[in-house]
Amino acid sequence: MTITHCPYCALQCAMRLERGPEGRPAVRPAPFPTNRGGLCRKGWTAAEVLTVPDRLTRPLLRKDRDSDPVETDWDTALDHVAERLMALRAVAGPDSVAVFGGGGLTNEKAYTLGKFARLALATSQIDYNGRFCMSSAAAAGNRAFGLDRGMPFPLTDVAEADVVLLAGANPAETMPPMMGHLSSPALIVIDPRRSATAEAALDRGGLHLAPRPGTDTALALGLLHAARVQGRCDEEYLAERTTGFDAAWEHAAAWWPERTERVTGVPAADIRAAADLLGRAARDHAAYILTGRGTEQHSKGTDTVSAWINLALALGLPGRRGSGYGCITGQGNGQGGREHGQKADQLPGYRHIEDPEARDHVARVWGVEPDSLPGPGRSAFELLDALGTPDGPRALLLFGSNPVVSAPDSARVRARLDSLDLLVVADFVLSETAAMADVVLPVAQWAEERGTMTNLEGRILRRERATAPPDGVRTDLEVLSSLAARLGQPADRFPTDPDTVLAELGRASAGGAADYSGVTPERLADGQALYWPVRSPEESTPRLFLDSFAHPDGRARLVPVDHRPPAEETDPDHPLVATTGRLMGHYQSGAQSRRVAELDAAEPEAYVEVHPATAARVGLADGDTARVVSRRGHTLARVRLTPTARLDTVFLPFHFAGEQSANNLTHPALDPTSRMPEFKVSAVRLEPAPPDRNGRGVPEETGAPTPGGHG
Ligand SMILES: Nc1nc2c(c(=O)[nH]1)N[C@H]1C(S)=C(S)[C@@H](COP(=O)(O)OP(=O)(O)OC[C@H]3O[C@@H](n4cnc5c(=O)[nH]c(N)nc54)[C@H](O)[C@@H]3O)O[C@H]1N2
Ligand SMILES: Nc1nc2c(c(=O)[nH]1)N[C@H]1C(S)=C(S)[C@@H](COP(=O)(O)OP(=O)(O)OC[C@H]3O[C@@H](n4cnc5c(=O)[nH]c(N)nc54)[C@H](O)[C@@H]3O)O[C@H]1N2
Ligand code: SF4
Ligand SMILES: [Mo]
Repeated sequence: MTITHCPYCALQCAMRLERGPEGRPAVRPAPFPTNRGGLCRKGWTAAEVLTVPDRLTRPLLRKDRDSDPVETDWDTALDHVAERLMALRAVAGPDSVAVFGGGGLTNEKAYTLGKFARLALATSQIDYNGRFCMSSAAAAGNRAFGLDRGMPFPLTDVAEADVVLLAGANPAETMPPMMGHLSSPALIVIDPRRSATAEAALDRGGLHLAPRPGTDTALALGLLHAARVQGRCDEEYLAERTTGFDAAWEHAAAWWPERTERVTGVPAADIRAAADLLGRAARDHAAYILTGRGTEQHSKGTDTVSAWINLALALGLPGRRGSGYGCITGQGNGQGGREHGQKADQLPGYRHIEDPEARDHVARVWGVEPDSLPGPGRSAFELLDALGTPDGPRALLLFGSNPVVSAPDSARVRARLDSLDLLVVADFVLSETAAMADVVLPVAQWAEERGTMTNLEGRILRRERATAPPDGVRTDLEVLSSLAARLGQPADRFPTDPDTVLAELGRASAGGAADYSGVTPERLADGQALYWPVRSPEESTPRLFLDSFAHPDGRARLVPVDHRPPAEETDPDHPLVATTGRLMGHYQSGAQSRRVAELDAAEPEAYVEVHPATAARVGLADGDTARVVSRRGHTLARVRLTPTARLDTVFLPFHFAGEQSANNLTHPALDPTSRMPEFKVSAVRLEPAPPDRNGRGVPEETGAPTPGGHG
């Protein structure tokens, strides 16, 4: 039986493919600890994307920006790309070419993409969509523990806890099978919305605290204040295993619950109740704090996660059996994708590109001189924003992301992409970004190729090839290899066999923080639970930090942080806060899930959750089309009256494109450390859509994928 894993999120539920109706592949769940035989509706329907009618099977090439793309053969497409890249490089230097990757790529692809950028293109200009996803939690984890592995413990540990605090995570919709592990602990859910996860918490005697978006730092400080007053700080643990409590407390001391209530809107009594529930479980070493994108995707996301980690450390949770802090990684390979070199400042094995030892080591594995490796480049949004500018890259190669829909301030990103000399996109469908490209390269999908993924627990697993790709389609590794050869690289430097790449990745990561050198095809085939670091053919590390943290002194660090307002405040013209996120039936930019008939039928168009009183004030009723307007643009969305919503906050899913895109509203204020954009707070107003856009006014064509055009 061939076991593969889901193409979508970081839970990486195990599945196998069977022949379904009409001989089409169909998904069946397979046993695996994270999903225990369960799948969400995206997983169940994942095979449909393998055979969607508009699946790309031939390269597309557009001779100039005014002509339509036409189908061509691989040699013509790749020759064209290589010629254009070499010509650009000759006049404008290597940094005139940029690369953008994704956290859905396998470890082998992410590693090869980083190597391709540094060697074949010699460019420093590479980053990836994980910047929009995990970067704040990763930065805060590194700061506190000296190492970032999203969950430094298996998910099954969490099921044994008494209490789990979920800050800005909605796993009931974003990782439904995870709820099986959260059925016995009492949940404290921090979310401005009464999300499905918050409902589940309340149903089972837990708590839901609903702060105004962008005020989580204050709430975490308020909880630390309440916990300390209640005598819950673990003084012995703080003294033995941490540093920095006093400086962190200097800020928290000012956040007594009543003051916290004034800033966050969470009643002081609820803050005390949450601190009490969490504190009692912490005393028994049976509590976890987990963060998701709701608390992280802010211009102060790193500090906010630090505030949650400070709370966890004050209660003595991390580095102990039965308790801890973790961040819930999002994309399928959101963990492995952030370790092996597709990040602007990184070399494989979670090494820093400016560290001379790291450069020596990796250059040796790659067979080049350390000095030939470029330095750090721009972060994801900064890279996108520099495209086509006088100092910025003039060509972009994109693998595994759809930034036209998923990056903040869409209009700006579209304009930058439009100004490029050359846009090359590798995808298996014509995403909104691929539709803008000069060259589109049709690639294989998850079940059509072998590769490893590292799930949200830091567990490395293997997806087996379960079906053959359609004729004419190549794997990402094959594309990179043939391009590298055309760019003058030695023939064997970019292997196309995933196991060969994995072995090289093992050598390149050896001695680094995320060490994969003991990962072998045999251990993967056996289904061994390989949690990194895997430094030898025997090792696996399910739980980190039990003896010491990864800083040189072995201690975790509390970081002094304080509340800051969001980058954009409301004003009389934009009196509401818009926050954005996910719904169960769509995945990310929707490039895949909007093509699945069942998912599209269930959620065919964008909507906006609004409190009935807020809607009434501007003359909107349930089912009307609202025009949501921010300082950057507008979006059209069907009104969903939501009596549990905050009066000052509306919510929009970001899975839709064109005029329904939530990212028409968002803005790119970046966190100073992680360079994470502020997806979760924009100031907006609501108004009824113009008459021609109302009723059936959400334009139909933008609900479905829109091939063609520059828009
Ligand atoms: N169905 C589905 N599942 C997915 C994905 C998908 O696209 N669709 N994507 C995957 C990926 S890449 C990721 S990163 C994960 C993300 O998984 P989650 O982090 O669970 O997803 P979000 O919906 O972005 O945000 C979670 C919650 O944060 C809340 N929130 C908004 N603003 C704030 C705030 O200021 N403070 C707090 N505390 N909460 C706030 C939102 O109301 C939302 O309910 O999901 C993964 N799973
Ligand atoms: N407003 C708002 N915006 C957000 C967020 C939010 O909460 N609110 N969340 C952010 C987060 S957490 C994330 S992770 C991003 C995700 O947003 P994106 O980076 O756009 O992610 P996807 O939609 O998964 O895009 C993946 C694209 O690559 C293709 N693809 C999938 N697998 C492969 C592969 O193996 N090879 C190649 N070549 N192509 C592949 C898919 O068909 C799809 O077109 O969105 C971010 N944007
Ligand atoms: S929870 Fe995530 S991994 Fe599991 S089936 Fe759903 S999308 Fe796939
Ligand atoms: Mo994500």
